[in-house]
Amino acid sequence: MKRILAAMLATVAGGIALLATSGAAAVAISPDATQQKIDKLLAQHPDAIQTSRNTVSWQQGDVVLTLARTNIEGVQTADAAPCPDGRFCLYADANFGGDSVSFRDRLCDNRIINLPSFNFNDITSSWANNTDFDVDVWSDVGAGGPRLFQMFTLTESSGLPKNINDRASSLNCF
Ligand SMILES: [Ca+2]
Repeated sequence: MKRILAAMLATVAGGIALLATSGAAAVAISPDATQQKIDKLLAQHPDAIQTSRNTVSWQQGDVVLTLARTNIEGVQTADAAPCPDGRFCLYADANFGGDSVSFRDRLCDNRIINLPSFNFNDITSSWANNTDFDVDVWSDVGAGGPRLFQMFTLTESSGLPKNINDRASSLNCF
């Protein structure tokens, strides 16, 4: 009887140890995925500043990258951020979904905006332009390669054709 009790206690203790271990493991494997992504982004872009839980900005907020809110499986949990007035926006997914980057209209002095600088190279799948300017979108940096499409003033596209999807690398607005 004594031996059986000891064995039972050992089993219970083992169960508690297992619970404690799995609890610790659960904490370890569920870090804030959004913050991890931002940390990586800040390491790659030292000129970027984190401005909220899921946004990073450049140039005093003229450029804002918004990470999509996701659950632990990486599934988007919140509606996409609408493109604010006075800005044009690119979205990583169709239907204005996924991560997005927005540019303030005062950048439209015919300068070229290279998307790799803002962690947004070759991923654009939809866009909205809420500025008074037109925007040319190019397949290479420096307004190089073929012009893929144009984002005319106060228009939007909820999805790009396959041949120009996930290809935008630079833009200029005028
Ligand atoms: Ca995409």
